Amino acid sequence: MAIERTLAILKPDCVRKNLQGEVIARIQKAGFKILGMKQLRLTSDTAGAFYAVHKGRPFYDGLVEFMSSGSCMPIALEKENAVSDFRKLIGATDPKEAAEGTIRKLFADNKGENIVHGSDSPENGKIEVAFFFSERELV
Ligand code: FUP
Repeated sequence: MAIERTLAILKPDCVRKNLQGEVIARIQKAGFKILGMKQLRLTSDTAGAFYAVHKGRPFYDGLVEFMSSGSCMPIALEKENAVSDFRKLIGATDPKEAAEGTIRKLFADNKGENIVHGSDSPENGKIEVAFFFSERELV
């Protein structure tokens, strides 16, 4: 298995609920190396650009509004098989469908406000890490 990068984002609901430490601890215990981490508030333009693949979907406007509604924390992660292992750790998009013990099952309220983002392919992992971090911010 290859070493991969994946992008996590602790979403505004995670920050509002003060669950950042709890979620980061689970990420670290699962063996992910944190290469970079920051806190920022996305503008609606930046949130829209990040989720451009969903433009035109019925949930897009609400997603952009939610993602720009408060602080979030992008985290660049590295590990063998990082993309798939991280998606297993966070669980299905809809917390109702997420497996027991996953981060979304434990902490998320609904499909729209689901605590954490994870890249969906190794290629997107690289692209999404680069969306938030320059190479010199990754150590
Ligand atoms: P995921 O890869 O699990 O983050 O899910 P998607 O890329 O399919 O969707 C990205 C975000 O859009 C989700 F985290 C939440 C939002 N979304 C909805 O609000 N409703 C939907 O039906 C699907 C996605």
